[in-house]
Amino acid sequence: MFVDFVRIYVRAGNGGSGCVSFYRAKYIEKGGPDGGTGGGGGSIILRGNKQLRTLRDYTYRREYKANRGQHGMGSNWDGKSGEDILLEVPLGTLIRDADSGQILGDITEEGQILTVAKGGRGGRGNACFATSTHQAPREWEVGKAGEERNIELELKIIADIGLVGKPNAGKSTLLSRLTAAKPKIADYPFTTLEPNLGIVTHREYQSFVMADIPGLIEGASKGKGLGHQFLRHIERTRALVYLIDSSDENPAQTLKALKLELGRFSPMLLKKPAMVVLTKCDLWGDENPQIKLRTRLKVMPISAVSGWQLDQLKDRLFDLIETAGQQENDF
Ligand SMILES: Nc1nc2c(ncn2[C@@H]2O[C@H](COP(=O)(O)OP(=O)(O)OP(=O)(O)O)[C@@H](O)[C@H]2O)c(=O)[nH]1
Ligand SMILES: [Mg+2]
Repeated sequence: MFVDFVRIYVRAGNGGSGCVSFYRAKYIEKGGPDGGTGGGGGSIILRGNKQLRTLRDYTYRREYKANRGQHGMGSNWDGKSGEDILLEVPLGTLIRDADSGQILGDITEEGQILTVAKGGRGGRGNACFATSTHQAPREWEVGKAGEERNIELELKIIADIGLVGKPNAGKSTLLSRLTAAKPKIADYPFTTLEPNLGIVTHREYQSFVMADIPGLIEGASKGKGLGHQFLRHIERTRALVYLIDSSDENPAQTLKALKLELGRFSPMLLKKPAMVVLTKCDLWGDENPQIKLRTRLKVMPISAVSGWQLDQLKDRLFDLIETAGQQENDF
């Protein structure tokens, strides 16, 4: 997995202190206590933002300090609170306390928030201490200190496209042709044991991340092959590609089996935008691949080895991600 990693220092604001004051006016000898409470210190809060793709911003600035709360004042004026600082992070960010190593949380959703340093509470002013038997209190509290800590942010990059296919279908080969990734490739099943990621650059300035996962076989949900737990790696991708070997004896059956296993793992996977890619078409020589698939998904023939139609495939994949983006915005 690609990780993007930064360490930053965050300090919340201290609370303002409470105030000791008594009401004073002409003809009123002993006004009651009217010292206000201090404002709370600002907190440092992380918030998930799906537009962000890296933690790069945090390599430029490494310290974040929120303002303190204002002290309480006479006439029962409470101090103003210090403003919170909101730090936007990409989805898939794991947050740890850098000193203890303790995991503080995991941001996976748009708008999800996590307070990493809580502002100090404001101290109470003397007005708060008045009772019927204690009418001129001189007690007040100091504002509490804001929290401070070093934290580590680790981004587990979520792929845009997940490649799903039987063992030996050619998933890793395709990844190696479209990206700079160098996954292990071999002509035996279950070569890939851990997901590989690569960045596909598209038309110079656009890019997206593709994940190659282990091969999936019928019965995986019952533990056949490598099982299906690794499918969690594509749970958060935006779109899927069913990669099928064009020399497969029964491509229609293969597609059905792949979908069945995906659905058994999580029906949500079947709702993602998807397309079918038939690979190894170079094996057909000059012949056009004759493959019938009854599916509503778009089907595209390619050859990862000869490079046939790979540029067109990138275009299609890019469209697929765009569709996924629109779907996400509809929610
Ligand atoms: N002729 C031809 N062979 C291919 C093509 N793509 C992949 N292969 C071959 O198919 C075999 C399997 O390729 P991999 O990329 O390792 O397949 P995989 O889907 O990643 O397999 P697992 O990791 O085991 O699930 C290798 O021998 C590749 O050289 C292609 O487009 N044309
Ligand atoms: Mg592989």
